[in-house]
Amino acid sequence: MPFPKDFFWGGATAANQYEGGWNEGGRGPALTDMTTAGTATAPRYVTYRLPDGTVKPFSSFESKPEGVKAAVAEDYYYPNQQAVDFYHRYKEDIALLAEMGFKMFRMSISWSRIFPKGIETAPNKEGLEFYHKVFRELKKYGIEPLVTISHYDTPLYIEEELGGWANREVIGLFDRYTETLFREYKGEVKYWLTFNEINITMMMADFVPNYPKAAMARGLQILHNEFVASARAVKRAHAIDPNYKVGCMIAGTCKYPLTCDPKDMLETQKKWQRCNDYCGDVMVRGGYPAFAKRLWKEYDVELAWGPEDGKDLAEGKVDFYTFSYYSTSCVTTHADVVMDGAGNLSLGAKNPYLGYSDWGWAMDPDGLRYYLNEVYNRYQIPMMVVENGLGAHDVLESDGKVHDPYRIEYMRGHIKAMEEAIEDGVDLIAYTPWGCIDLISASTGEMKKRYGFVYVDLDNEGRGTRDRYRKDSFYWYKKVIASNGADLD
Ligand code: BGP
Repeated sequence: MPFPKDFFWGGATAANQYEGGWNEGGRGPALTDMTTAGTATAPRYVTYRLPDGTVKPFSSFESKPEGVKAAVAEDYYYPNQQAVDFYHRYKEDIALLAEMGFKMFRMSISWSRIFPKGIETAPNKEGLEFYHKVFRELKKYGIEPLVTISHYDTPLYIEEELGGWANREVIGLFDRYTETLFREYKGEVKYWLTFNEINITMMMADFVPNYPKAAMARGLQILHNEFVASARAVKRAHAIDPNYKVGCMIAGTCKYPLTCDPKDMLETQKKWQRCNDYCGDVMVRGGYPAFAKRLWKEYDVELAWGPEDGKDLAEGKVDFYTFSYYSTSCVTTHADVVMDGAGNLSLGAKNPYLGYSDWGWAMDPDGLRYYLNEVYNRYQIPMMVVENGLGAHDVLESDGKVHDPYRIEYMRGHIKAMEEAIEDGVDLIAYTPWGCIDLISASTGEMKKRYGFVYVDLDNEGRGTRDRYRKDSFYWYKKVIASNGADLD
């Protein structure tokens, strides 16, 4: 039996896509609260109030007038505001997770629930209390929380008034936020992740055709500030409680050369280094990799370093490596190949050996084994797969059932791949598939792109009871957990 006996089987969520209660309990706004729904082909928009008082939607690729502020307008639907209402249904949800036998639950804390603008000197007590209640409920069932500190929902005030993470001042605000969390939840939480998919900047350059040089340069500085903030958080966590374990979280970008042309191989290596190793090396090894210099030169970047940054990075190495893994793509330098193989924040050539999901993402269990091996052999610290799964159309039958054999098949393949990776020697300690209870899609804002073992009655326009229904995969995953991965039938 390759899965260790204390392996953490579980599932993952994020406050902005799951929690709701956006204007309750003293929570402040985040940009996700002002973001509309899109589709696989139509972008999501943020609505802004223009100087003449009207509200207009802008996608993140459009430039908007200087100084305009995000605003909520009546004629738009904002799916993340209520999301699927974990805020009021946490007891019911946690009972469902416990019924499946969960050992670990990945969730995130909404920063603006603790510090509504991000700049306050004292935290919002009601916000702190909400997460105490969640942690207590998890403890009741012996479920270990895995808490992401920042998952795509920086307080809006920081984004708009302070210029977001490009401003070094935000490191100090994050210091205060993490200090509060580590002191407040001592004894209730052991495992923390600092930034979700911190490598998103690196992915953008790869994902968005002709990504502007200036945007990339800004992104690299943002990343540097986040690396420092993360390293300081790791140091702080260890000082507050030596039992704390803090991990990085990388969008796992597994790429293959499309052909055996050495140029394709080199290009693949370059993308792999930039998308994965750039962030992994800083967070795990405590400093930038050798190839970083060439990257900075390419983008004319002179990173602004604080006097203590080098020391902080070196001393704030993470305890474990976590990543999201959904799909793989192929890299080629041959200009005649169409780049129509999409994936999580990635684009590439289609792989003729693989099947594709309803949203066009490649389904590739072997890639997971490959990625685990590559990363483990580079760093040799414990690893967790903290996101994985199949976003698919599910149908709630009139008898309240949801038959999702496609999801079971996808997961079976990926669990077998993890099993192989463990046999290969990888120290894999957790598997928390994404959106264990259906939630709002990050990229499209849709509800119908479902990942869960539990169906939530809600549609793309916000209609529905938000009631929960067990899918076939619910019973299957329960068996998987009960047998510690031995029974995958
Ligand atoms: C990752 C995010 C998650 C989640 C997931 C699935 O990038 O960390 O927040 O949403 O992708 O993506 P999507 O919701 O776009 O299908």
